[in-house]
Amino acid sequence: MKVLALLGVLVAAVLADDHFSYEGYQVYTVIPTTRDHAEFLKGIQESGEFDFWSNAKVLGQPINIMVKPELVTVFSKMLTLKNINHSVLIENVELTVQAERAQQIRAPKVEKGKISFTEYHRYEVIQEYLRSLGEKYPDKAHVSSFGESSEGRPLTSIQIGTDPGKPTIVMDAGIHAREWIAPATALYIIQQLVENEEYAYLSENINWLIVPVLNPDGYEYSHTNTRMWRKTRSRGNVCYGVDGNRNFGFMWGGLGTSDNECSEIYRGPNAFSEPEIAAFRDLVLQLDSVPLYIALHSYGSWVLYPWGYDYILSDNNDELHSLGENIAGAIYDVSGTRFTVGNAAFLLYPAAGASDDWMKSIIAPLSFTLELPGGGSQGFDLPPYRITEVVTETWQGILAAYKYISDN
Ligand code: 0X9
Ligand code: ZN
Repeated sequence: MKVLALLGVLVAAVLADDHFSYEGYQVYTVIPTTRDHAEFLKGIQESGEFDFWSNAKVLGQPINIMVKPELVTVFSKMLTLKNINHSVLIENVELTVQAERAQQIRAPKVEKGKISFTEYHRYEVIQEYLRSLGEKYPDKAHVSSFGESSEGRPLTSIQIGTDPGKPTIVMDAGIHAREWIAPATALYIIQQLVENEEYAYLSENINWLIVPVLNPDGYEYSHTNTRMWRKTRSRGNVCYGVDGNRNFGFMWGGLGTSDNECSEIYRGPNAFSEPEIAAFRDLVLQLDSVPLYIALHSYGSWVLYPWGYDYILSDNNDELHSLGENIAGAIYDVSGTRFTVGNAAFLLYPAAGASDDWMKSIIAPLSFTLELPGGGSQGFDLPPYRITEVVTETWQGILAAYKYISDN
């Protein structure tokens, strides 16, 4: 018995190692039902002290908020006082994070240059896979470095279909570090487009430009240090990191952004301050025609479209909505997973300086943010055994979007 206990302590120590500890962090599910409740939560969010894992515009819908140990008591008291319905969703985030780490460690390792969908891969493994695709399929795929992150990591894109005269579908993932299922999905899409002969036709009349990890510094940091890291890793005066999805130069600095360096939605000192975001801008500006843009995020099972900077519908709202429904419908048909489709500001919240709005304003008339499903304990920790299910159902949504583009 003693040996077993000792073993338990050792395993916990190995799993904890250098990582930031979420011991005592709790996630609450909160259900605002009045405007007063919603206003109160808005204030809480603006304080920058709480990490909103999810959000919703509609009263009566649950919101998940991660709370630091030192604020747990006061947070729960405030909600009771305000009469806001709340319950604990995750008792101790550290246990969730450790459970995920243990699954990652157990996953079978991949050979150099290969990829798998049974674990979340480190950036180097992803880079090796892309490199090997470029070497193996030189007529089909061009892999290039289009810049460097703040910490000096190469930013890598893959172009599938190499006729420069054709329009290009653009996708990116991993602008938010902790949303691990997004890069995994981008990699699955890349694999299908490049390696699956059945889908060779998808890049005959159109090119695809995909950046599977747009924020590699944050992505790595969320693996090696702080699992719930969201932002880039640029150095500020007091805090690290900018929310890449508030850093684009369209309506930069507007609603749903913060000038507080330590906030999760810090917009940066100026538009395109982040080397990753500026490099992505320059990459896109080399293209002539982008009929479709999709940003992969998690979580929430939403298909969101512009405008997201304010409560304003765009000129082609109907088309965006019907294509969004096509994507959601294709996913539902294959797996039964329900995505909710709608304008980003009305459905979720206004957030200015995001990639979807910038792409729409500059080049992509059909522009989307796909929030992939959450999991595990209802958060960013979609367990590795569920990766395959999410990436394959999302692929059906991508096929539906391609069909629409090629038919129109
Ligand atoms: O807030 C975001 O950046 C996105 N949600 S996430 O939970 N992945 O952080 C939503 C962005 C939607 N688009 C706009 N508001 N423009
Ligand atoms: Zn995101």
